[in-house]
Amino acid sequence: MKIGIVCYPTFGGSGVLATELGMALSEKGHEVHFISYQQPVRLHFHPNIYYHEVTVQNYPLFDFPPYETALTSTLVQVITNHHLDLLHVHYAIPHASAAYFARQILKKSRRDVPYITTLHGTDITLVGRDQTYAPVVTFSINESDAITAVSQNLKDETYRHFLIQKDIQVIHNFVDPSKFHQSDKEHFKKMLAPNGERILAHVSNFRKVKRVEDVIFVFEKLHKEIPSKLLMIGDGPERQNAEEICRSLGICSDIRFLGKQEQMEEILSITDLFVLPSQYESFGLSALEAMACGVPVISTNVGGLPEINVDGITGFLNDVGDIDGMAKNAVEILRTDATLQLFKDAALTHAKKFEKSRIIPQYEALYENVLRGYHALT
Ligand code: GMT
Repeated sequence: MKIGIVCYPTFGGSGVLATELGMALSEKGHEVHFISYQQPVRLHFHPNIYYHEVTVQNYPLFDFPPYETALTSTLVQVITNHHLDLLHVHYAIPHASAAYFARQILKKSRRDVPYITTLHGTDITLVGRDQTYAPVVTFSINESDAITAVSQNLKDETYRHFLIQKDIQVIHNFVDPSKFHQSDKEHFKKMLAPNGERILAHVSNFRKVKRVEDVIFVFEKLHKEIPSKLLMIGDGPERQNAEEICRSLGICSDIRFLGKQEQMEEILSITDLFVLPSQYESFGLSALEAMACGVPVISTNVGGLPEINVDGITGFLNDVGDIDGMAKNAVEILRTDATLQLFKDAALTHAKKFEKSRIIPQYEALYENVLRGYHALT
């Protein structure tokens, strides 16, 4: 198949998932065309992969350069010139409406293709619900030839907040075990934790919804009981505030802010516990990647997190903001090597349920179904 993938190119989970999906499809022989405003961060060269950059022409009149129009035009050109079979857009805003518009334009010349929308999270639960976007989001989701959500929770949330008249298929996010697995990085661990301290990690885009300050507060409590180090990976609006809190608590020497990192699998290989105290998480791809490296997870019990983190088995689930509970559970996991090993093994075993070999065929089957239905109608 010739598949167009539209996504955000940044470190955010939806872009990462779309990129991993496109690369996996290309390895299976499909021709994959990425369309975005920048090369996606995890995208590697493969003979079956093409990348088309959306460039937005600026003009003195434009206080807000029209990205969606530029994206739609690029879609029309790529579909036409490369004879794509279908479009798969990740994150509804503005990708689903651009896909809809491109399809309408191409209908005139009978070159239109179906589009599939994958809902990822805040496109539904936060930004998309806002009345500034909601009518367009609802319309373009309903017009999609198929809709998928990355968790059962996100599917339920979508029906709760939008008037969706179509079926939404749950296709969970996946992890590539050839990349995310336990590997021996003892030398690296020794550099960061020279006295055998436990290593905790948090990865996010440091937005409010991630409750980054809770990571620091949980660590402060744990650190009083167990010698430990914390790695804060990623960047975003809450980073400065988090660094201030570390300074005011006087624990800066045991916390490292590493910024955005591409080799997450190396950092996860030396991590003992992953902390994700989000206000909401439709899935929590970063937690799954940690689990695939044998790292247990302390997370909140919101959104799709209970679909991947099994309470008391692969880690623990706590209420949002329950710092004491999260710290207590972190201590329980980390207190002895034997307990830690039990949680590590369980995290790894559970992550296998989300390996890419199980999930990619679900997308391929969906594509085939959509194409059959579309061509039967046209
Ligand atoms: O919705 C967002 O915050 C953006 C999105 C992204 O691009 O990072 O994240 C969402 O999609 C990820 C991939 O499906 C999920 O793993 C994240 O849980 C989800 N984030 C939220 O729901 C907050």
